[in-house]
Amino acid sequence: MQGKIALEEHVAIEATLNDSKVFGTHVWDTLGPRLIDVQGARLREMDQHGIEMMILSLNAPAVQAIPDVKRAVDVARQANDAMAADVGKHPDRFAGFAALAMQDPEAAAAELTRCVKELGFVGALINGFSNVGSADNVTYYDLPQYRPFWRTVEALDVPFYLHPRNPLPSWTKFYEGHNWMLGPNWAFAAETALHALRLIGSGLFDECPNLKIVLGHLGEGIPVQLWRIDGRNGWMNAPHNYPAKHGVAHYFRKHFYLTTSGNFHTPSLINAVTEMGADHVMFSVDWPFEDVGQGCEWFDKAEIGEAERAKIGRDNAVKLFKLKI
Ligand code: GRE
Ligand code: ZN
Repeated sequence: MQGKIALEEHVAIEATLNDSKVFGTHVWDTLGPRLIDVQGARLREMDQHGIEMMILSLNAPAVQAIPDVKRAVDVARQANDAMAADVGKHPDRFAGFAALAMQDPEAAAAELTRCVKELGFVGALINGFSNVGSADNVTYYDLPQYRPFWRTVEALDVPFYLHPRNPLPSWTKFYEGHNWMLGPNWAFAAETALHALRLIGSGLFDECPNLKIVLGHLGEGIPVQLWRIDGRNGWMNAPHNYPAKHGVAHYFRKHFYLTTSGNFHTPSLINAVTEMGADHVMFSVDWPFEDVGQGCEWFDKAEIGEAERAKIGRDNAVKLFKLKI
């Protein structure tokens, strides 16, 4: 398919590049340069495989893992300015997601506003919880101090991409001795799904009925659990005891959009479309951690209808991010 749009596609600046190294030390001589590159190999591979546009975002965990609030604010701003310069060279091929220092909700709202209104960014991509004040702090965004931030996101009418990061070792004794489960194999999805469910249960979407959240990796495992999460046990039928007004599936189908980043598996795609509807699923690769050729060849031939392919590959993203292409 020509004209695809991909939206979990990462870049790095000098201050954040090394955050990705632990995930690919054995291939760092190619992975590192591919994270930094925007206008070279990236554009060539996009051309080769029918990707018209990438929405760029910073690598992980980057800003979220900087405990010093002032430094986090500075690095976010630096990254956004660098991204705006790159997007400006090819505005027909690239758009931007803001990096935000969620350590300071007010500064994050102000930076998102600047990015959308002055730099033309189309949303934010945030790498999970933030370390506020100390490297051992874990702060999730369902907490009350984030409500004004979420109201700003809603007022700007831009989607918020909740991207994975690893849980902290001090919080996750249960992975001890089983490090293979960390990162993209398992822990990224478990951590991100937990955060998404916290947002849902907190009643955030009752307060912000037009909020739109994007999850990668075909929904971080939530779609296959959706029935069970609300079903509980048939005999006991205990209702959710949480502030939100409705069941989890209600909010998930209404407020969440899923991408195919790093999950090029047709049965999982079909399940995601069945649960969410074809309007809530979008193509993505996960540059540079995944291969553009592999992702595109899989998606272009996946056994779905052509009307669905057009929506998932392009049209949903054009509409959701109001892209001018
Ligand atoms: C990602 O951004 O999704 C990612 C990483 C590191 C390793 C694998 C991966 O940041 O998918
Ligand atoms: Zn990613």
